[in-house]
Amino acid sequence: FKVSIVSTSPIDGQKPGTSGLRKKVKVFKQPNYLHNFVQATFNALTAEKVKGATLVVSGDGRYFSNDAVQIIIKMAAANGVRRVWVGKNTLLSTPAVSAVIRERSGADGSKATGGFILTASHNPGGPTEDFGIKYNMENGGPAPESITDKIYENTKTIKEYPIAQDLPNVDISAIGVTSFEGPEGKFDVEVFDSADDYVKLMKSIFDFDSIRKLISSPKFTFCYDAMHGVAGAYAHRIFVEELGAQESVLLNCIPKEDFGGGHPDPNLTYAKELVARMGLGKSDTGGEPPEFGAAADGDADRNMILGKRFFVTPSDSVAIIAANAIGAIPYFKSGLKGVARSMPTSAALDVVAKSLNLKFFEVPTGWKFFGNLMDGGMCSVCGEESFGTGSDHIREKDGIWAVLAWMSILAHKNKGNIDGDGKLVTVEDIVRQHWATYGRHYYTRYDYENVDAGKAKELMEHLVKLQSSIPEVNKIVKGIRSDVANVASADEFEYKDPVDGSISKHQGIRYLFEDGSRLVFRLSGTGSEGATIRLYIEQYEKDASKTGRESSEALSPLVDIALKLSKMQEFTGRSAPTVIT
Ligand code: VG1
Ligand code: CO
Repeated sequence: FKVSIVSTSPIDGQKPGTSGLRKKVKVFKQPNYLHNFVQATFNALTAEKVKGATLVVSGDGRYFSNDAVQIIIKMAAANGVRRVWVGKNTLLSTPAVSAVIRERSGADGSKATGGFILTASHNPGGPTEDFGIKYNMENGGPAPESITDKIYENTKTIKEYPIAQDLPNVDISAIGVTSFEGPEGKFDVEVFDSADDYVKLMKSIFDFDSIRKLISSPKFTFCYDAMHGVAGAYAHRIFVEELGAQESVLLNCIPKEDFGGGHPDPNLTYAKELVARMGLGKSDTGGEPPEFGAAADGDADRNMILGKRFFVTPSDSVAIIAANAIGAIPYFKSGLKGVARSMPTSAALDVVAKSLNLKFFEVPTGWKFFGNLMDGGMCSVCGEESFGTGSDHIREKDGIWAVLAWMSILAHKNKGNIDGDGKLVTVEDIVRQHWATYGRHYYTRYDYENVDAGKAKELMEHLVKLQSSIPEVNKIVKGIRSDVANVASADEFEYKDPVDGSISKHQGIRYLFEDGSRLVFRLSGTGSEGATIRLYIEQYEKDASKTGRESSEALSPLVDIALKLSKMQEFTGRSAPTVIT
């Protein structure tokens, strides 16, 4: 192939957000839009990460992925990349890309130094919906802010990019290597099985025999909903082929480029089918629900864990996994190096860390901050309130890992029960037991999506200003509800990375109450239109006799305060949030 140099000019708005660049497909389809971002990324990397390097390119298979992969292959070839690795049909979950970068070796011993992940995660897909792209580094984790800032700067000055225009499109539906000869020598595109490396990694972490035994027990029933995302490519392999489950446990497990028209976000609002099967909410189907249910988002890094007629909050989930990991999961048998959560995630994990005497870290929202801690050997298990849970086996959150972790805990707790007459220890039992031991963090998140960006900013400024006088805040709070604790302090969250010393500012506004309750406000960094305001509400209850209340009822005084303190309706014109999780 030959290399042509195409002139281009900067395009506005290519700043990567919490997790890469996410925009409407029609924006990505503009001439040079994807090209500019890809070249800006190449230019932000050191030369040896490009010239002669091996890169992974794949994603959740959403609409426009096929076109994007071919474009990136042609640009990689022209930039002197030696090899591009593509999952069959462009499918690799976000955690699988991380695993492939870290673990996979080519036939000649080659290793990847990074990869492009093509996904907009839980955002809908299709011609009128979202596409996205992000770059992950050699450790398998998202590029740190120092790199994403550089990428953004490059998008503002880009003038040209090289591309191998005459390179034929590669058939990405067939496993195998296609070789080309370019001006700088050989260039290979290798299409490989999307699941092999990931399945191998999971088998090295969990005791598949004990999970298989649990699944084979008639007492244990489950359901897994991939929401037509890429998790489907792994669910059949792992749950059916490896662990012996019936095909009927799989729901929406055929990956589709538009996610079947759905919103592939695993929560109580969008995972409607699963929620109904599990006997939760209004749409209860009436039959006896399974004992265990789980769902994933489009790129399979998120998870929702459900028991029979029971919802596990993601903040509780990570705390429960951390509390049980050592006994239940072989990978952790020699202990946990530490645990971490994102700032808005509830403090349930903090209580476990304290009681098990573990190192603990609170980081800004987004997975990139966990990676440094893990590379530094300081963190084994971490999670976010936004249905993200993971460990240091890779550098992304991992939806299927979380499901296997829960199955491992269930298998462990039911060791004596599976064969005998004993009653199954259920998901709900495990959670209630956890609350009895550690106390319960009542928790909810309100999202106001697609709010006018200017108004959202004003609301945030209002909240920052309010923080300058805590007595004033308390006067307002007491005027709304006299039955809540005082606000003890308030600030904008700032994080100093303990490994590289980098500082991230303005990571969310916090109001901290004397009894440990918290209100947190932040603006989303993953939306593709307008602004999304997120409000996180949390209240700690230590008294074991009071941990069984309805969450919405327990939190209603704090919700009231949050809405009035922020003047939510005044600023946004919204009387109710778009989604409550
Ligand atoms: C959201 C979540 C955050 C998560 C991020 C990426 O970000 O709140 O916890 O890490 O999505 O997840 P934001 O900035 O919109 O609040 V994913 O599965 O979309 O890659
Ligand atoms: Co995701």
